[in-house]
Amino acid sequence: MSKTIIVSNRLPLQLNIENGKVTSSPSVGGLATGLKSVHRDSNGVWIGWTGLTVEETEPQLEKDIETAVSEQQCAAVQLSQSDLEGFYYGFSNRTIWPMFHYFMEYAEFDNNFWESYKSVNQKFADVVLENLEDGDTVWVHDYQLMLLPQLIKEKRPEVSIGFFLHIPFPSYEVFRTIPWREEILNGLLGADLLGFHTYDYERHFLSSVSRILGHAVSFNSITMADRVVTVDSFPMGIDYEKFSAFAKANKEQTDKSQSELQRRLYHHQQETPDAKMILSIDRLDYTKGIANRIRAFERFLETYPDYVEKVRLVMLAVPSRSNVPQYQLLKREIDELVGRINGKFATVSWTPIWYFYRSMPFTNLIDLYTSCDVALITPIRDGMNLVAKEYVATRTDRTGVLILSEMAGAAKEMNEALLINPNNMDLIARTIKKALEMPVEEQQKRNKYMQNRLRRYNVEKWAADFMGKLQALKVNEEFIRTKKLTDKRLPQILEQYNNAQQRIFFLDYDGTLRGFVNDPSEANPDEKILNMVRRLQEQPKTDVVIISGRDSETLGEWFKDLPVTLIAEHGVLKKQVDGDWHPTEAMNTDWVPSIQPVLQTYVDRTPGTFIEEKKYSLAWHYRKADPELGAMRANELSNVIKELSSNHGLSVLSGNKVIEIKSSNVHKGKAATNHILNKNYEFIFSIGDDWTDEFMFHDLPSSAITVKVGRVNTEARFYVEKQEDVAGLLQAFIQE
Ligand code: ADQ
Repeated sequence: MSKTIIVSNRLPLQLNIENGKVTSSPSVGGLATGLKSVHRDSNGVWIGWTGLTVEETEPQLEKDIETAVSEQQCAAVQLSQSDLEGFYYGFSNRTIWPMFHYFMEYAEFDNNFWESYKSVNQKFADVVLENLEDGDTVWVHDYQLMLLPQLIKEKRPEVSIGFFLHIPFPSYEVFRTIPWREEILNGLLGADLLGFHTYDYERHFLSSVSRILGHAVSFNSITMADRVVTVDSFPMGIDYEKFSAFAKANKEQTDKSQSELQRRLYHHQQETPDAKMILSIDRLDYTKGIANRIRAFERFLETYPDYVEKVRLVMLAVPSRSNVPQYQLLKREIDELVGRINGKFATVSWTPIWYFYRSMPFTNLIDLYTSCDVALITPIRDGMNLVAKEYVATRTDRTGVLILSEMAGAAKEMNEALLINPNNMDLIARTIKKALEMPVEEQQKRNKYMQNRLRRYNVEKWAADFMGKLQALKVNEEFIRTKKLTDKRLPQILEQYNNAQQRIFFLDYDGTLRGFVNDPSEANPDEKILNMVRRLQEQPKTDVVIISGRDSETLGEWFKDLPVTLIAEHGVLKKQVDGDWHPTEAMNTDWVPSIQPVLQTYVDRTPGTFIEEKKYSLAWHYRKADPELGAMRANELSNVIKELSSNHGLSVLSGNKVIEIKSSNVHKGKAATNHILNKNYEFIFSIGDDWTDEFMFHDLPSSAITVKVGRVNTEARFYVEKQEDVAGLLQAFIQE
C-alpha cells in the first residue's frame, strides 16, 4: 500500500532517557495533531531530527533510540553538533528566518552556513529516499528544508511531492538580495504543490519565480520545461475541538483539581473583581513584537492613568533559539523593559506586568487563555500565528477580545478581531482601551464569527485540503502521462506513416521548431532546423507545411530556399511551393486604423513592449516587459479589444507573451483543414506549443497525430516534454 512520508526538521516526539532506558512519547504540537490522520492512517513515516545530536547519543543507546523512534512511526535523520550550528542556528535561523520576516539587518550571509544547509538537506533526502516506495507521496515542511523537494524529484521524478511553508514568503525586493536565491527557488520547485498560509505569500513567491528564474507563471501554476508546479494558499487552522473541550473542562474543575497557576489567577480575580487581565503569549522571538507590545502597554498606562491598578499584562515568553545572538539581546531587552515599567508603575498591591519566561504545560496555557479578558498579539511579522486562533477557540462563553497585528497571516481570516499596526503605539494604546470597554454583546458577536470559521477550517481540514489537492494533481499528472509520446508509442505511429500513400506534416515554428529568444526578430532558423525540414520534405509522398503566427515576409524570407508550403499569421496567408502569398479567406483590415492607436497607448505605458504590424493582423509583444506588469496589461488590453471589437468581428488571441488581433474565423485549425480538403492524406501529423495550435489539434481529423510541446492541458493526442525534444521526434520520420 502506498503511504505518505511527512518530513519536518523536528520529529513529533519526545525521547526520554532515564537510567539507560529509552522511551518515547508523541508530542502534541499543532502540526503533529493536524497531520495525525495523514501520518497514522496511511501507515506513513515521519522523517526528522530527534533533538539529540550524534555527539549527545551514547553509542550503546543507538539501537534503543532507533526502536523508540520507529515505535512512533518515525525515522531519524542523524545530525551532528556542527550540522546543527551551520544548518539550524546558522542558515535557517540567522539567514532565512530574518530575511523572510523582513528583518534584513539581522540576516547573515555566510557561505559556511549555506554549505551546511545544503549538506543537511542532502542528509534528509537520503533518509527519505531510503524509505520511499513506488506510489508514495512526500509532504515536506518549512524553511529548514527548502532544497529537499528538488533533491527528491531529481532521483525519483514520478513521486508526488508537496511542500508547505509555515513562515511568510517575502516580497521579491527582499528575496532577490539573498545570494543563493536561484538555488532556493529551484529547490522548492522540485515540489508538485507548494502551499503558503496566505495569498500574499503565494503572490510574492510567484513573483520571485517569474522574475528570478524567468519561468512562465499563469494564475497559480508555474510552467517549467518538463513539469507544471501548482502554488496555492492553505491557511493553517488549530485543533479547535481540543481547545474548546479543555476550556470547558477548565471552567468545570473544582478547587482541588486546579493548577497552581489557575489558583493564583483565580485568587487575583477574587481580590480585584474589577481588574482586567491582558494576555500575551509567544516564543521569545524578535518577529513577535514583544518589546513594542510592552511599550504600547506603557503608553496605555500613561495615556489612561485611570487604568492603573485595574489592568495587568500577563506575559508568557517561551525560550527559543537562545544560541542565536539576536535572541540573547532580545531577552535582555525584554527583561529590562519589564523591570523598568514594573518599577515605574507598581503600587504596593499591584504590579502591571506578570512575566513568565518558560515553557508551560498545555493545561496552564488553557488557564491563561480562559482567564484573560483581552489577548494582545502584536507580531511585527508572523506567518500565521496560532496563539490568536487558540485564544478565540477557548472562549466558550464567547466573551474576550482579540487585538491582533495586521502583519500576522491570521489577520487575513480574523477580520472581527481588533486589527492594529504593531508599530503604532498610540493606536495600540487606544485599542487596548477599546477592548477593555467593549460591550459583552459585541465581544460575543465578533467571537461567534471567528469561532465558526475556526471550527470549520480546523487543522485536520487544512491537512486534508492540502493532501486532497496534491492527490488531484497526481491523478491529473497520471492522466497527462498517458499522453506522453514515449519511445514505446513511436513504432505504432511510424507504422501508420510507413503504410500511408500520402503524408503531411504541419509544423509550428516558435516554441516548436525553434526555442524562444528575447528578440523575436533574431529567431531565424539555423542550418540544423533548415536541414531537418528539407530532409523531411524530401521523404517520398510527403508534404511539409510550416504554420505559424509570424508575418509572411519573415516566414517567406526564412524558408525561401525550401520547397515547403507556408501558412503565416495564424492562417491568414498561404504560400504554396513556388507560388505567391494569398489570403486564405477574404480578409478585412478596415479595423486596423481604429485599433492601432489603442495598442500604441499600451506600448507607451508598458516599457519593453512593441507592436508588430502584419498584413492582416496586429500583434502586441510583451516578452521583454516586466513579467507581472506585462501579464496584467495583456489581460487589460485583451478585455479592451474584446469590447471594441464586437462591431469589427475581430478575435483576440493570447499567445506566448503576445496578444494578436485579427478578423475572427481565421485560425490555424481552419487553415490546416482547408489545406487538406479534397486531398487524400492518410497520415496527418501536426505539432505546436501554444494556445493558437489548439485550433489545429481540435479541427484536424481525429485520426491525425497531434502533438503538443509541453505537458499542459491540451486537445492534442500526445505531448513531448519540451522544445528540445522536437528535433529527435521529427528525425524518426526521416529515413535514408
Ligand atoms: P510559531 O512562530 O512558533 O510558529 P505560533 O503560530 O503562534 O508561532 O505557534 C506557537 C504554538 O506554540 C501555539 O500552538 C501555542 O499554543 C504553543 N505555545 C505557546 N506558548 C507555549 C508554552 N509556553 N508552552 C507550550 N506551548 C506553547 C510558526 C510560524 C507561525 C505559524 C506556525 C504554524 O512562525 O507564523 O503560525 O509556525 O504554521
